[in-house]
Amino acid sequence: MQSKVFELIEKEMQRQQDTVELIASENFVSENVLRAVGSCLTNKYAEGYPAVRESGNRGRYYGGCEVVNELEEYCCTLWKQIFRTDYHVNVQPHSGSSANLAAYFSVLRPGDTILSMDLSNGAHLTHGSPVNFSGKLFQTVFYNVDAAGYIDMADVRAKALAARPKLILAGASAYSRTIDFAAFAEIAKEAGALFMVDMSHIAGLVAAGDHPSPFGLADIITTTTHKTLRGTRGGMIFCRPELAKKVDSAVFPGTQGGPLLHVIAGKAVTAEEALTPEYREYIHRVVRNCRAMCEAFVRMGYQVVTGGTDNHLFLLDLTNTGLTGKEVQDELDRHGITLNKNCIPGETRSPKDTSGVRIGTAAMTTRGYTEEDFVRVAEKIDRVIRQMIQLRKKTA
Ligand code: DSN
Repeated sequence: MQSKVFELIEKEMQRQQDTVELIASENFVSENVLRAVGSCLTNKYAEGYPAVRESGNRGRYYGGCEVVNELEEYCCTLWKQIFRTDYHVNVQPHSGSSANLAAYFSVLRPGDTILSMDLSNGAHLTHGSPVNFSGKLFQTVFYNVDAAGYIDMADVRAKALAARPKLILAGASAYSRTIDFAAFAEIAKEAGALFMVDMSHIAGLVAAGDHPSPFGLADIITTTTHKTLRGTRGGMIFCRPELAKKVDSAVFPGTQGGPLLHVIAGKAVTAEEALTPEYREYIHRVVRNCRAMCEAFVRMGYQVVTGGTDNHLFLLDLTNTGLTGKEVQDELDRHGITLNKNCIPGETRSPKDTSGVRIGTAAMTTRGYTEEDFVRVAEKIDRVIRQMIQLRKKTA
């Protein structure tokens, strides 16, 4: 049968191959991940959990689950190995947002207070934004970054002690510096709050030892599996063993029905790959490449939020250029370079325009780009931006 869908998939494949992919949350998965996600496991329903579960949640609501039980247990075992942890893990969340929703529901009631980072400072929508379920269901207090763009731990502590939140959240979608999980844990203890980490962006760095680990410090840890972890799209929740039953119940039946077994298979293949020395080396290269590219922008006179990066991404502050993030994103699209507009700390423009762009190196490092390649891409972006500025002057 002729299907328009496969034509479109072919077109998208071509687009992905022909462009330089700098979106910090994207990556390219292996053939094995694609095989697992496209497998017959998509046919299977398995509401519930494999029979033996430390959380006490046991049993499936369907027959024929013997193979998928083994698969889900195998997947959980691998992820615990990767993060060298005895935390409980739930691999069923369909996405990072679903993982955060279930994580909140496991320990919070509507109306409880969360202390998290402000969206324009680099947080995620599900960290309490008023337009998201998290901001509608919970009271949110936000901490900020300081004038240099670093998380202001004095602000975190002052707000924690003033607001006495039920939960303090660390983690971000657009923050280029190391997050001091130990300092957050200390503040949470002092304020009598639970401590949750959303490590979606940096999970690969945590796995490879390129970012301090939140395990042993946080009560609950959520992540996606597709950013620096380079796997299938999806989410996971880790928690201290004593919270296992609450977390499992919050995922199913609390916020989801049947797990996506083909995606869990993809997560297991992702985990097998993340356990290899090659993967650790890949992450080290992602970080080195990011630093090299970021330093190239600084040398060319660009303003970079915090002046640099410790991880896989950085933010260019375009304020001095007079251009918006959207204009730069659109023009770079026309030159085959894909990135996303992004708010910067103290943002004055709308999130639809923004004063910055976010740049990440995880995807093109998978494609084999070296530090020199990333510097060349930085120079190309600079040429495009300078042309845009000249054109603006001429037409002004
Ligand atoms: N929207 C994702 C990102 O681009 O960082 C986070 O979920």
